[in-house]
Amino acid sequence: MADFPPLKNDLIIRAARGEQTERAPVWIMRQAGRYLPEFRKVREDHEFFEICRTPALATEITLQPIRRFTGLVDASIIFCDILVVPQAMGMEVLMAPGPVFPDPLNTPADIAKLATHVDVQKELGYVFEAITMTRRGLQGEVPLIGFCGAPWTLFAYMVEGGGSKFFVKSKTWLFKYPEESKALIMRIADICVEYLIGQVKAGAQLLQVFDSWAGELSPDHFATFSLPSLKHIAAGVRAGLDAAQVPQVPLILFAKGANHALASLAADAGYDTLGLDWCIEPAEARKLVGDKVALQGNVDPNVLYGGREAIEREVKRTCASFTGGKPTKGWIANLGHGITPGVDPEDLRFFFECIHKYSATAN
Ligand code: 1CP
Repeated sequence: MADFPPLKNDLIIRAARGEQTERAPVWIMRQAGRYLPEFRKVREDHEFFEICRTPALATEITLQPIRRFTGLVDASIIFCDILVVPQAMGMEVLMAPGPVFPDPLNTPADIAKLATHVDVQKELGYVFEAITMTRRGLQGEVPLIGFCGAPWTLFAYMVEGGGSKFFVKSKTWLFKYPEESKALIMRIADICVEYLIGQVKAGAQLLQVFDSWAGELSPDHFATFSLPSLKHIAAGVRAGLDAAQVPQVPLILFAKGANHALASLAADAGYDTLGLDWCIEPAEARKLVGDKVALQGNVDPNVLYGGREAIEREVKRTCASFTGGKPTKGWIANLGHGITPGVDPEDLRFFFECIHKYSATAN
């Protein structure tokens, strides 16, 4: 592994491991993105996936929110997309402006169109290069998070051919072709394992798995189709890092909409931290998971449109619910999903300031 500048702010790493911290570390899902004018400027001249594939551009964009919010944001996340994994498996994906797969998997016969063997280093080496370059660029200011999409979420995109409202095609697969669906989901999981291990070797200091469409599944379907692949990823990454004698990093799982599964995920899914959407009270989530995991989240992203008074009120309430009046422990502050393009970056700055203020008062 490369030699990197020493880390100056390890708040998020300590919180992800369940430790007490002076205040809650904070970062925002999609913090490098369309709400930032400096991001839109780079996008004027470059295609979305061109940026992902060009380490210097991916590094520049990853660093944009860190520069703008110096001292306020406690982690960076590598600029990329979850859909680079289906691309690595041989599928074409366009961004127009949302993701589009011109040739989706309509029936199990289409699985034959996927690459039989995926050389992760060859197909996704550009992400590893971007991670190494970003680690250097960060100069130890904050840790760098690597990520991938969860196999069920990626499967849904590969079958639907893009985003979806009713998930008709992917649900049809689960009901009509359950064995083929499970096999494909586990095949995606194997690639995720290798991809995440490569990200840590390249310099990622935490990893997050995004199961953005977990909430589209019934509890039974989540347990049958998604959970086994999520466990496979956590166990596979940990075993792979041990085998390569690379130190372990905290693993975060964000299974959006799967709050019904919080207790079982905490018990034995293998993740250090569980991300919460805004549809559960933090105190209730803490009761469900006990002390087994750290929690991340969970302010409704739309509060950032509600003005300063609403932002302060919501942050204060959320802090109280996470800490229960005790010292802040095992909590990473975040929104309950990604920040959206219309937000004024100065309102996000105020959100960060409120988190700093109210998560420290309990100490
Ligand atoms: O025009 C543009 O610039 C495209 C907008 C955009 C951006 C900024 C897309 C298209 N992806 C991204 C970056 C991205 N995607 C990051 C960067 C790091 C950061 O957080 O700052 C990350 C972590 C993702 C992950 C991602 N992509 C997820 C999981 C997180 C989530 O929000 O649930 C998902 C579901 C995607 C698919 C995707 N890519 C882009 C869009 C607009 C979408 C969602 C489309 C849909 O609703 O189906």
